Amino acid sequence: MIRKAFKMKLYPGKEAEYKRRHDELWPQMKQMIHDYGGHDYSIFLDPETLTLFAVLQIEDEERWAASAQTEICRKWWDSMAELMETNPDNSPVSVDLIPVFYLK
Ligand code: RM4
Repeated sequence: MIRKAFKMKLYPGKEAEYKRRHDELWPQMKQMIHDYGGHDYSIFLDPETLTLFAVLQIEDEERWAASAQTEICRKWWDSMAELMETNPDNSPVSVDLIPVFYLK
């Protein structure tokens, strides 16, 4: 397993709606994430900067990258674009974070 972390950016005033939508994450998204090797997936919000910090375990970089091309991921991203900063294709603006410490 590979531990992966990245940050995204929420629009002001969208905190509650962002959490609500994740509390009600589409079953097809859950299935896709697991099918593409994603596990133990958390997202944390910094309320001061509205930065979202995602951390998860993935089985394989290439397989995880391929999840972005699934229809359900694109539908989800399209639905979330009103809440967060996105690229022209509605994928979240996302910056990979650098691992600097880990203690099991
Ligand atoms: C996030 C973002 C990520 C997705 C998770 C489930 O808001 O859209 O790409 O993997 O939700």
